[in-house]
Amino acid sequence: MAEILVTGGAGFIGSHLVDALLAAGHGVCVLDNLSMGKRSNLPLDNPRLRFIEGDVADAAQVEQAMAGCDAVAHLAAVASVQASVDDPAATHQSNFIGTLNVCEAMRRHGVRRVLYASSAAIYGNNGEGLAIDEDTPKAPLTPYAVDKLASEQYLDFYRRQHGLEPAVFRFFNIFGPRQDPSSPYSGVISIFTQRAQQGQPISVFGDGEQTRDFFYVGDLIELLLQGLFGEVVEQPVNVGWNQAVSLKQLLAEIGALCGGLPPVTHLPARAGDIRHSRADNVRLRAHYRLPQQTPLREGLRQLLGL
Ligand code: NAD
Ligand code: UD2
Repeated sequence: MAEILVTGGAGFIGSHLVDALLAAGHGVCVLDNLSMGKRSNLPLDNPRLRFIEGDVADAAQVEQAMAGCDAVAHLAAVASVQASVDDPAATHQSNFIGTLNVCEAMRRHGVRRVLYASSAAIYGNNGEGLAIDEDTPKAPLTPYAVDKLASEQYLDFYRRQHGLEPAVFRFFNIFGPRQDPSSPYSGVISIFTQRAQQGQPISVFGDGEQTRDFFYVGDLIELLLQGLFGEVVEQPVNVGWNQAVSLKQLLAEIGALCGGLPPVTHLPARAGDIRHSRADNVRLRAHYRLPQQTPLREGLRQLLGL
């Protein structure tokens, strides 16, 4: 059994990974500053879980967390794109310096395998409307995307120079339980389901015909475990199903599960909003065993606690 450091392990995706690692018998160290994550997302009474409330931007804390670990899942980041636009200097500390600190601590401790949570945001509007493959020219349009792309490139430098084994995943739209709906820039599914359950009005930005490639968090975790323990895959891989679901279809599914919808208002489309985002997943299928897809309705059912 291995000891895995999960940065950002108290957050949405990280806490599901922690649960899966513990269930498989591994030991886990979580480093999270609780800026978005919650203690209640973690099984703190599990003796194989070590929780450090700390910051990836603090090299000494990363160093301390790395001690005794065999591999790293580096998920800690300020996940809100808007926060990076509002305060690039602050988010750069978490989203880029954090990655560098993880790489340096790994080098010093002789840890090689690192899973990295990158984002479709690095493609910007390039490939819009097509299935976006990994070779699509990069167009990071926000500090968040710049830091994700730079982190990928640093990980590749450490791979070439110091023998690190990065498994880089470019997530498209992940959804599921524990995704925080509290900001207007939170994932659309977390917002719509919460509002439907609370009977509060739903705002659709634009005509609702825009599409996304939604991926259930439970399916993602199966891939992340392969990234941590499977064969080395040197190239970054997109994580999506190559399936387009419109917001209108999404609302119909939520309405069917909730026995109706609260009032739905259409507001102007968000500036810079991508109309259609869909992942080409040829590389993912070539290198990873894809889980059986959790259908959107089943994922929504889990999220709604039905
Ligand atoms: P999240 O906000 O729930 O998780 C991020 C976690 O990192 C939180 O627990 C937060 O407290 C922690 N954190 C933030 N800054 C930190 C710091 N400086 N030091 C220590 N901990 C810190 O978001 P999530 O959706 O679970 O995202 C996980 C990762 O996946 C992030 O790197 C995010 O950028 C990436 N990602 C997510 C999506 C998605 O659809 N959810 C899409 C693309 C990429
Ligand atoms: C996702 C990521 C973002 C970045 C981007 C790159 C999330 C939460 N965001 O943004 O971090 O990686 O992809 O392409 O994963 N919408 C509404 N009403 C609402 C909220 C959203 O209509 O209340 C619309 C929104 O305008 C967009 C769609 O829903 O058209 C999806 O929005 P999102 O914020 O969930 O995700 P996205 O793809 O814009």
